[in-house]
Amino acid sequence: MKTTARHLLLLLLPALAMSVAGATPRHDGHDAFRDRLPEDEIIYFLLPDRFENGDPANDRGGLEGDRLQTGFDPTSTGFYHGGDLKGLLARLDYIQGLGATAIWLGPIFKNKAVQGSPGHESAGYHGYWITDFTAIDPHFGTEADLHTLADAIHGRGMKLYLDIIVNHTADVIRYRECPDNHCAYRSVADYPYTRRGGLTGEPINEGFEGDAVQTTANFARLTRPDYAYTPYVPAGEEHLKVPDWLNNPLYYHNRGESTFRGESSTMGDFASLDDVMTENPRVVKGFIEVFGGWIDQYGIDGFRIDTAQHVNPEFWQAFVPAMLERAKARGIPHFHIFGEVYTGEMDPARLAEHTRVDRLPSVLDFAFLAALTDTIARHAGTDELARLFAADPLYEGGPDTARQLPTFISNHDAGRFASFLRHERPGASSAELLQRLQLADAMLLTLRGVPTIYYGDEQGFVGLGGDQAARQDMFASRVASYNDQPLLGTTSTTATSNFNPAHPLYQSIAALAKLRQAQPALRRGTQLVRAAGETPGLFAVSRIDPVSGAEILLAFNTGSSALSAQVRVNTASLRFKALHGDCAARADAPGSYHVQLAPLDFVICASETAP
Ligand SMILES: [Ca+2]
Ligand SMILES: [Ca+2]
Ligand SMILES: [Ca+2]
Repeated sequence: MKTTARHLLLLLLPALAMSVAGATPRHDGHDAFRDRLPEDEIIYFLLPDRFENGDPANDRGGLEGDRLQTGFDPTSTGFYHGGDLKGLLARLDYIQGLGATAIWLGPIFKNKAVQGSPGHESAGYHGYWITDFTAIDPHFGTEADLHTLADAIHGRGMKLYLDIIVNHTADVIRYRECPDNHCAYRSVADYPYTRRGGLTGEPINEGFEGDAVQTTANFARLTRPDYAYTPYVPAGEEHLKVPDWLNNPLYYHNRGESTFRGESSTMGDFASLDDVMTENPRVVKGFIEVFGGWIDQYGIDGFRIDTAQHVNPEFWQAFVPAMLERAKARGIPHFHIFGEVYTGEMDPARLAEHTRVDRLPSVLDFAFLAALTDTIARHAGTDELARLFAADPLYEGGPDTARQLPTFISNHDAGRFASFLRHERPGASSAELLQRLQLADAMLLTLRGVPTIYYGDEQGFVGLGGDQAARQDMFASRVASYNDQPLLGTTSTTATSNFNPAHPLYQSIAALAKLRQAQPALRRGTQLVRAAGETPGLFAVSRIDPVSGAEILLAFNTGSSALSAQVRVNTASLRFKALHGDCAARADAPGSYHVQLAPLDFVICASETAP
């Protein structure tokens, strides 16, 4: 029985390998790339405004006037710079050449072009201030542009993930009580739904049993939105949002600013952005229609969900299965959904909670970012990495789910790993920073999870911090604070276009990506921690091929001195070949393998199963 099963697997192997790597559509119209699992992908994350400008005619989004009307100011970090979908289309060779197989596109839905109090305005270039959830922002292009782009991406055997938001819309709703548009949070206890403006107010919403009773009948009794504040939609904006139901203040919490603690974490406004009443079944149904439509229309392959932790779990419990079902019906069996649960802490329990309670299939691995920052940019021992992976069983589905967590070392909010390195090691040479960055990239591309590369990291972009400071232009930038800074691994700056496949980071990432594609163990394999310590130095893991059982040993040196050590391996792993670096040809004894590593170096050694 065992032998037969194994033979069968061996027979199936070539087909499996082809389906993993394959971009060619089968003759029956089935696209082979759809068979890949989420962990088979390498994701490239970009903000369309900052990537490439393929059409200067849409830079102002069809609006007229100065930057406060159009949102366009390519000299300011907080305004539109002109990047668009046509620009991205023109750069697909560059992205695919890096080894990426999926593109996570920053939000492309129509935004409020400019918002903020006088003197503090900025633009929706990042895409997170949506007014029309059914349309593409004219700054980025048209529906036809997205169809062309999606077809081109799929034609290459790549996948397209959209960045979606249900927690909030653009800032449209105001409160009468706060002319400065900043209202402190008013809790359910102090401002119950059934009194107007506090405990002494007139009775309203009679019989409403609160947001925890999420039935249509209960929410039919919520007829007044003025229990905490008196919300209103400013004149002229009554029908700004699409779909139209989003214009009704009853579908929002209207309790003032989130403190990101306690109840306000899910019911408070995120910096005045209108926080949607995601407990209401009408809202659940509405967003299922909206985002299901994008899957239907464009064959989207996955969603990254913004601010997922600020939405009540029941919403996700309904929304996620509906999206998976919608995708399946569209011939997308492995639709990937990953939520953003932002944390600066090495706190996998907090991330895992959202896979268990919310039932999100996956979350961005912020704990991975924290652990790599602590061990490679800072001075933590490699045992922190061991602790990170020891927590994998906490995720719903355990290590199988952990393999589907998008891992990353840089993003548009936290900042770039290169900037953490510069900040933490001000005295280090550029050569050392580059080496540390390459070590982090090596972990990103070989350890469990879905490697997610933030655009520009492969060109040595650094940045002075997070948010706007980490959103440099790939095309020639006109922002002085970007162009002032030296990049890593090149004498170029962001003042010129930086789509350079010869950049050493592009090259090293591409080499690792190729290796990952060639080795199922690095994508789908079980991961075993083999060595870690209380100080910087050796971190070693094995990844086990799920089909052949063959072992790949990964050993990293986070320390500043060379090291030599015996590492435990499987007793059957007797002969090794080098996939990267110097690997001893043989184990010293069954179960013990010698590794030798220069400072900040790594090796990838594959055991040969044949006797
Ligand atoms: Ca443009
Ligand atoms: Ca608001
Ligand atoms: Ca919320």
